[in-house]
Amino acid sequence: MSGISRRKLLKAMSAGAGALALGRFAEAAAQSRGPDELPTFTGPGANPYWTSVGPVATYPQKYPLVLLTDRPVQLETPRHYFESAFTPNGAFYVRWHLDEIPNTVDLAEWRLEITGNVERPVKLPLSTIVTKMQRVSVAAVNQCSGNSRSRFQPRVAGGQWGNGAMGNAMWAGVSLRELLETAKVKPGSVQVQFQGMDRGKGPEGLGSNAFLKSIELTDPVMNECILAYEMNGEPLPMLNGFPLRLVVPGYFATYWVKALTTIRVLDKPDENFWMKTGYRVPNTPRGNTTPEEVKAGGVKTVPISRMPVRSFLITPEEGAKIPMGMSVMVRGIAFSGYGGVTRVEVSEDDAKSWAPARLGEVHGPYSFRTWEYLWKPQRAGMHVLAVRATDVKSNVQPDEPVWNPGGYLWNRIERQQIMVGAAE
Ligand SMILES: Nc1nc2c(c(=O)[nH]1)N[C@H]1C(S)=C(S)[C@@H](COP(=O)(O)O)O[C@H]1N2
Ligand SMILES: [Mo]
Repeated sequence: MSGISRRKLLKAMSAGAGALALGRFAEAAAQSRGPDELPTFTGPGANPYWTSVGPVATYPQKYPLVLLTDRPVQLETPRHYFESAFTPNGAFYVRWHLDEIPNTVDLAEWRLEITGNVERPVKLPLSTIVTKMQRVSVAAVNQCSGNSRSRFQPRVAGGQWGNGAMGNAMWAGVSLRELLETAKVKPGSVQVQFQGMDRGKGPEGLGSNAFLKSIELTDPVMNECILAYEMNGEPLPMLNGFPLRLVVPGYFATYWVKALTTIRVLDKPDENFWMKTGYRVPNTPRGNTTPEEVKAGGVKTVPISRMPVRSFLITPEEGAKIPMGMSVMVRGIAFSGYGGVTRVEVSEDDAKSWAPARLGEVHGPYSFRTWEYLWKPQRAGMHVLAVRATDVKSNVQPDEPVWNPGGYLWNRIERQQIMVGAAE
C-alpha cells in the first residue's frame, strides 16, 4: 500500500462508524478527489482497492453496484460476482458515454433499421427478429477497454475503474451476417456502423450527438458478431442495452453498441469522433508508449480491437486471514479475446515461481473460464499470491505495466496479499 493511500485509509477509519459502515468501500467515503489524491497502486504488494473507489448505488434492474459517475451512468461490478463463470445480469457493470440514455422502449414503435450502402434498406420490428430468424448464442466477455485504468502510472484521465468493468454472459440473438444479407450489401462497401438510442455530446462536444462505432466488413469477427436480445436467458437490462445490442466476441466492449437501432453500411471509412479520436491505442506490440513520447507528438495509433489475455484471483479475498495448517482452494477466472485460455498458473511467492492451476469447464473461446489451485501455506505471515494466464496464441500476461494515454488494455499479472496466521 502506498503512503498516500495508507494515510487516507487511516483517515477514513478514524472518521468512525460512518466510514466503517461502508466496509470494503471504506475509502469511498472520500467525496471529491483531485487526480493527485486518487489512491495509487504502486509497490510490491497487492492493492486493497480491488473493486473500486466509488460509493454504492442501486439503479433499476440492478443490484447495488459501485458508482463511478452518474452522468453518464458508470457502475462497476463488485468482485465477489466473479466467483462463477457467468456474471448475473443484475450485477453486470454499466457504461454509457452520453447523458440522454433510454429508460423505456416502446416495442410497438421500435425498429431496427439497416441502411446506407445496401440494395434493400429494411426496418425490422423486434418480433420479426425474434421469431422469424435463426437464434444463435455465444458466451462472451464484455470488458471495457478502460477496465483497471486506476492502475496506470503515471495516472491517466477517464473513469478510474478497478477490475470490475467486465462481465461474462451467454448472449442469444441473430447473426449479423444473416441480417446484412436481408438488406444486400452493395459492392464497394468497407465498414458497418452501429448506432443506439442514446443521445448527447461527447467529450468537448465532439461526439456529434450519438455514440457511433464501426467494424471493417473484411474483419473475420464480422462472422461471429450477433445482435443479442437475450442475456443469460433473459431480456437485456435497460442499462445493458435493451432490447438489442451488438456482441463482438473477443473484442473490447466499446464496439458492443447498446440499445441498437441503426446499422449503416459505409462506402468509406468512418471518421466520426468515436473511431478517429476516441478508443485508439499506440501502434506498438502491446499498445504501449510513454508520456514523453506522447508529449513529443507523432505517436501513431490504431483502433482498439481484441482483448489481451487476463486472469484474476477471486477467492480468498484480499486481506483474508487463514489459520496456519489449513489448505485453501484458491479460485478465479481467466479469458482472452484471442480465443481461449490454455494455461493458468499460480505463484505463492510474488511471481517468482509458478505452478499450474486446474482449469474449469470450457464455455467457448470468448467466455470466462474458471480455475482452481490447492494452496497449502508452509509458513505463517504475509503471502503474495499471483496469477497469470496463457492463451491459445501463446500470449502470456506480462509483469511489466503497459502505459498509454487512454489507460486501455491493462493486463498485467494480478497479485493479492493473504495473511496466514500462526496455529492457535
Ligand atoms: N449505445 C451505446 N452503446 C455502448 C456505449 C455507449 O455509450 N452507448 N458504450 C460502449 C462501451 S465503451 C462499453 S465499455 C460498453 C459497456 O457495456 P455495458 O454497459 O453493457 O456493460 O458499452 C458499449 N456500448
Ligand atoms: Mo468502454
